[in-house]
Amino acid sequence: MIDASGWFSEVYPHHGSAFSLKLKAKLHEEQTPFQKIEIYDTEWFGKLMIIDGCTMVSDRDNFLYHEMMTHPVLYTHPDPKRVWVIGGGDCGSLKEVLKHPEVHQAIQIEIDERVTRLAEIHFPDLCSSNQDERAELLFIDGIQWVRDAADQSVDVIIVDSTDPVGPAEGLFNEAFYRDCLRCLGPNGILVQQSESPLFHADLMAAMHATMRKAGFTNTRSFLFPQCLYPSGWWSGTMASQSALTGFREADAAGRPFETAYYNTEIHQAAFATPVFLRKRFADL
Ligand code: AG3
Repeated sequence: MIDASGWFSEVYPHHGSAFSLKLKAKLHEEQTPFQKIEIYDTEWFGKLMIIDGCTMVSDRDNFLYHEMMTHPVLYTHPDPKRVWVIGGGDCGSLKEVLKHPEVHQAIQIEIDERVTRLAEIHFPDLCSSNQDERAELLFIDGIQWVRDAADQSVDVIIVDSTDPVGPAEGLFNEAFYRDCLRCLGPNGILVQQSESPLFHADLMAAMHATMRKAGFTNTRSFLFPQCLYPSGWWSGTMASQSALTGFREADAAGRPFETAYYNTEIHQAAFATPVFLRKRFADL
């Protein structure tokens, strides 16, 4: 929603709240076969991408989400060589993945090519690693991709999707998780964006339960700030058949690349579970 004085608001009707940004200019709007994409220039958050009325990415704060969706999982896996990003069409997660020299191949599987083509124009920084020879960009359905892919053909799957409605809905169910598990090699890890711990704790608990039903023996969530998204507080959830308790701390401390949010202390702290969530997850 945009009001007469140029404020964009994403309203959360079920939670009696909203997040607003002051816009400077509208740069683009289009309806793709999958969704409506809008791009704005804002007063302080830089460029902003909105999909179906929901905030996706801003220049100002995307580092929080993209670093946390990638570095914790890549430093939890003992040797992540093959990585898939399902969704993630703005290429921000792909860029962070490619910072890891141990990654040999990173495939982004985005259903809507227009998200990437518009990100190339309006978010060139997020797309700055797209030419990396280890990167492959596919524009097909991620659900179909994991259904068709060979057993044990990937080390880490990162699901960087929109909310679990519309095109992303099928990325939150048992059949999808079963396919992911089959595709993962030994010590393989799935990580998925899992919405707000404050607004969507039920969804998070359901996600843990569904991942376990699909055969993952270990699931863990981690939390991070993200003011652009509902409640300003966001989460990711990992699933694996290997333990998810430790990480390659020395490698993370000596990481050969820049980050703006992620470090080893943040990694550890992000996995601390608040009391109200622990209660929610208690009978899993
Ligand atoms: N993926 C998570 C978007 C969820 C936002 N939800 C909302 N605004 N209601 C973002 C893609 C970043 N690569």
